[in-house]
Amino acid sequence: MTDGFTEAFGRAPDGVWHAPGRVNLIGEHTDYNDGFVLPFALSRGVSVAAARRDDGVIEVRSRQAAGAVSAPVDGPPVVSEGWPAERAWAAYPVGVARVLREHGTGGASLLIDSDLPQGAGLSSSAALECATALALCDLHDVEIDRPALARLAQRAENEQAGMPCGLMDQSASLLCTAGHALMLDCRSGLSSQVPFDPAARDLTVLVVDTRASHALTGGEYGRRRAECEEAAALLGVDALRDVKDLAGALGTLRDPVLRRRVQHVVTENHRVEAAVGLLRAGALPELGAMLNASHLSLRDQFEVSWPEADTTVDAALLAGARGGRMVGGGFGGSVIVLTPASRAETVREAITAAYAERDWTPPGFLEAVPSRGARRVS
Ligand code: GAF
Repeated sequence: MTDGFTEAFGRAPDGVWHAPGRVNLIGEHTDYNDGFVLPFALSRGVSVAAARRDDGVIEVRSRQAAGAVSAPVDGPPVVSEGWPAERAWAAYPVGVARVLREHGTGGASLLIDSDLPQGAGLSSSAALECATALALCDLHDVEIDRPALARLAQRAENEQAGMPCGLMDQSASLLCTAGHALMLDCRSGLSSQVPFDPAARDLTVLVVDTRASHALTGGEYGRRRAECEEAAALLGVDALRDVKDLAGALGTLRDPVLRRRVQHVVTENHRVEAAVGLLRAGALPELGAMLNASHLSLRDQFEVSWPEADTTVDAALLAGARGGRMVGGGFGGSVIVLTPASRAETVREAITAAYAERDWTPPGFLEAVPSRGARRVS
């Protein structure tokens, strides 16, 4: 990174920062309902080599995109500037710089590199935001604690990139630790580290890139969020997290779509709490049933799954996996599969064969090892 930066900007960087992507073990579409999530960080992520600038400009280059994007840090929300699609990636670092400027940071030159598969739903945008945020804080001697920084990075994605995401991805990138999943209460922002070491229990977590590329800035994510907010308003609660009597709530709502959304969110929050209990008890193999229930709920109640995800889960289970489910916002991206390590190869082959039978692009695989959160690396 250091050599690449020097070549691109004609000076050495002041440092290099790294922020990981994430997979969410369980707790999908719960974060913006003030609920619970249980993500863990991947070993892959986004690295940013950066140098401070005092001219109020942020200039970003990426090894994954051609050209440079240069913008003032005191500009309006990026989304209002109507950037062309080929500059869309730069909305994340520039957006973070514009949000953090209110907290005392300034300009910088950045070179970005990522080893996360693109469009795979592993939170590459949050990783980019978090690596940028850490770099800007360090370069401008601004101290912001990590839970607060996660909220600011989320704000950048909401206001600057125009994606109405919840708090999970930025929190995962900044707060996760190796060997743990992060139990996050998205209302209070309080979190705890839950030991999660699949290999120690002879289990493997496979992340399957279904190669159905996801794009959450499309309308479906926002529509789900709006439906949840509408249901909460009709039920007279601040957020669906507050629904204590599911049967009563389902009886109150007339719209079958809203009933399905509520059913998912309420039961998914319970599944997160149950999953945390299983992890703390060391009952990791039992997690499989939770993952399966989550997937069915996302498929049938929240209606955000996609054919490749359903086929991946089905093929994995038939080949002896303990469980599997789609991860992230949906409509494309990745699936996680929990399998006995001894069956991991058979499971991979079965999934690959199921794709071949349907003439789909072969899936990608990576083994997920719960890893460290964002940090300065040099
Ligand atoms: C995306 C969003 F960015 C998250 O905030 C979360 O809502 C997730 O979809 C669904 O759980 O990753």
